[in-house]
Amino acid sequence: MKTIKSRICELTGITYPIFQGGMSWISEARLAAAVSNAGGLGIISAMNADASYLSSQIKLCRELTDKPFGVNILLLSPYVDDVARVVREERIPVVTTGAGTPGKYMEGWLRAGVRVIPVVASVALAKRLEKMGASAVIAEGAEAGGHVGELNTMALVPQVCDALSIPVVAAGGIADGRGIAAAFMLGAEGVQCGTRFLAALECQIHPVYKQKIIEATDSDTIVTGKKLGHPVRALKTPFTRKFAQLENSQDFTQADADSFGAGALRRAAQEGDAVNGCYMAGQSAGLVKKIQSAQDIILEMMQQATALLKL
Ligand code: TUI
Repeated sequence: MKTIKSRICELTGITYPIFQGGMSWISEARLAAAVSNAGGLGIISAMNADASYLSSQIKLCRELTDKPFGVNILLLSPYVDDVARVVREERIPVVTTGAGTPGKYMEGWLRAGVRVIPVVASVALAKRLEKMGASAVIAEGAEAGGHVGELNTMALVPQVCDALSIPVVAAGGIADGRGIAAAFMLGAEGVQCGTRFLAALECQIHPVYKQKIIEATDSDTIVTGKKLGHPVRALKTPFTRKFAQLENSQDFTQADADSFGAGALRRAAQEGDAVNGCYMAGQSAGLVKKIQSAQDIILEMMQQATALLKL
């Protein structure tokens, strides 16, 4: 299979410049190992769990693959200090971060030889992180699922590329080889996909979640939580409709949002709860048509991208 060589492949030791996004309750060791074994970068999500959860996931992933893989740190996690230390002690080759600024952890990671690739949603943060020693950044547009910024991928990626010297990975709305080819045309040197990997055979989420992704059309996602400063994109379901309604009421507070939202992603991913689950997904859900192995997803995407780029 042809690939597109880039600095991202050299930096991370992967064959194909495709990262699997670190998704809470979704990106665990078996999915990450399958993606890494297929030549991409599998990423374990440390999510809101403690250090012992992450340590056991790293151990399992190492049993399943001898290829490089990454860990994603959710900067909103109550255990962020502990999981940041695990990444350092385990000398994980690549750490990605989301939903905040990883500043205070960077020095420790860099000293341990960990390559730091933060997710950014603006040029300003990307520039700051380059100065602090980031090896690359993931520029994620608002087409993405989960916590999203303001700018869309098409506008964000080339502006981040222009502002930085380090390589840029594009994310948000990319689910096939056309998306990869487009991202490289914008100056990116890799892509990160989340939604497409929800339909991977090795992804351990509830079958109801996978079915909803496969059935989703272009207009089936919605962003809620904007008013409280935590915008999240997910599939339109009874949960998101109710959330949207609640947040429109005058006296809706962060505490209300927290109690309503608590456990909603877990209810989707583990229980397939169609009423009270929150099915985070990107706008590319409409492009995802079938369940396939991680290897087939990566090879199909690369074949399409290299043909389009006439490589
Ligand atoms: O982090 C994500 N996506 C996520 S995190 C998440 S966990 C969650 N669960 C329930 C409710 C709310 C969140 C679900 N999805 N993507 C990476 C990402 N990071 N997208 C945008 C950003 C971002 C935004 C602002 C990164 C930095 C940032 O900077 C603000 C600052 O601190 O300067």
